[in-house]
Amino acid sequence: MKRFQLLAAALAASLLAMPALAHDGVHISNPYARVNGGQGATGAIFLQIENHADVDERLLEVKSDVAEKVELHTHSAGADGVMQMRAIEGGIAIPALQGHDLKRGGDHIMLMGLKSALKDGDVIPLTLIFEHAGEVQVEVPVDNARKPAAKGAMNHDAMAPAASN
Ligand SMILES: [Cu+2]
Repeated sequence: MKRFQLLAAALAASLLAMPALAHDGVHISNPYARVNGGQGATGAIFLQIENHADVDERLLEVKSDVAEKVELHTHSAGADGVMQMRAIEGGIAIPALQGHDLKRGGDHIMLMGLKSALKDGDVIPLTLIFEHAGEVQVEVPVDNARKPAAKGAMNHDAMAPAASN
C-alpha cells in the first residue's frame, strides 16, 4: 500500500506542476520580447497563437506587471504612407482551428512605461485573456537579438506539450 500512496502523491504533484500553457483550447508558442530602453521605455512582445478548439476564439486583453500599460497593437499605413502603430479595438480574432502570429511589422503586444529596465534573458510574466479559453499565463524571455521568424519556422521545442487536437 505504501508504494501505491507514493505513486499517487507523485502523480498528484505532477498534475499540479502542469503549466497553464498546456491549455485545451489555445496554444502559445515562441514568445519573445524586445525592449528599447530602461525604465519608462516601451517594449513589444511577439508570439504565435494556435486555436485548437472548433469555435472562433478572441484574444481580448493582455496584462503584465512589468509595464504601466499593455496594449494590443497593429501596424498600418497612415495617410502619408508611413507605417504606424495603433491600438487594436475589440481584440484579435483567431478562427476555429487556425492560428494567428503576433510578429514584427504586424500585430503585437505593446508594453508602455516599463517599471524597470529589462535586459536579454529577463523573463516577463504575461497573462493573455481569451474569450473562451480564459486566462493563459505565458513567460516571455527578453531577446533583443532574435531575428524575425522565417516562414514555416514554427517550432514547439521550448513549450509544454501541446493539447492534442
Ligand atoms: Cu506597438
